[in-house]
Amino acid sequence: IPVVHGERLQDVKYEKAEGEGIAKVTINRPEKRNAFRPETTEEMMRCFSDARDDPDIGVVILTGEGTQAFCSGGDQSVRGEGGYVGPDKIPRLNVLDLQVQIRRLPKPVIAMVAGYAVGGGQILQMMCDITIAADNAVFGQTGPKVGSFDAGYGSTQMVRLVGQKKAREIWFLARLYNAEQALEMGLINKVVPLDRLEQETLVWCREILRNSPTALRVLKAALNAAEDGQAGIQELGGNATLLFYQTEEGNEGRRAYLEKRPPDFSKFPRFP
Ligand code: 1HA
Repeated sequence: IPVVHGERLQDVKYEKAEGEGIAKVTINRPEKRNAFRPETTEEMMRCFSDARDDPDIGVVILTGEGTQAFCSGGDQSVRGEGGYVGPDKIPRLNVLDLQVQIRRLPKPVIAMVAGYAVGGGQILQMMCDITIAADNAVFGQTGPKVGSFDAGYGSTQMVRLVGQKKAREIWFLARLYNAEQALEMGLINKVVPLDRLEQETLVWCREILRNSPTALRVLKAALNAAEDGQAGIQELGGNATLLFYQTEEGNEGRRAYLEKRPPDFSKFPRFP
């Protein structure tokens, strides 16, 4: 039984490749085409939180169990008025919190897609930094058919990836697209035969893991920044603080405060 922070996981599998720097979050509801219910997204958030905190992890893979689906979006059988309902009976749209968490995770997140990535599942794929798809992958939105829509990142991020015309087509017609079409429109990064999906994803992970974690971290924040407004600047700005805390100059201020003396910043250069 997979465990995160001592708690059992029911809807999700969480694995770490020992010594590799890779964590894998797998939505494990294949009988429902990996549709998510509130418990699923809550468990996924616990896994991503663990991957974020673990200094040995440098890349996270998000995938779905089996070869038929990455994720088919919200579980329509537990949809109530106001959201998706779990054991606590509270209607939730907590996948939106998961979207933000993936966006803000200071490590690359790679979607590994076999089969359907539709509805909220396709949005999750878009939130990931990179998407590797199998040749059986199918992408699209069903919201307008089943009475739903994602007017947040599900719309704004789609526009950025595929452009205005295509985004309107995807949402207004609710058609499904194959992997080649998804690649051509900029939704994904690479298509490979199904039996090479994991292998190819690991190649991308290992190539990323060879690079500077700080460079990757600041770049992710930078690529988010303009699109995410004040929240994006906050993310980028947090990296400046993180780096400043590692300098002599930053530490002179802290030391002076604790030693109850005025800080001496005179020896630090004023760069042009
Ligand atoms: O838009 C949002 C949100 C917006 C804002 C804030 C939060 C949001 C949260 C969620 C969402 C959404 O995701 S809305 C969109 C919800 N998803 C869908 O409408 C997709 C529904 N599923 C399908 O269209 C198809 O199942 C499929 C294209 C993914 C696969 O088709 P396939 O291979 O023919 O399989 P199928 O027989 O349809 O499905 C297998 C089983 O899985 C079926 O159950 P069974 O009849 O065997 O008992 C099917 O009902 C179940 N299943 C599949 N997807 C879902 C599902 N059950 C519940 N919810 C699903 N999403």
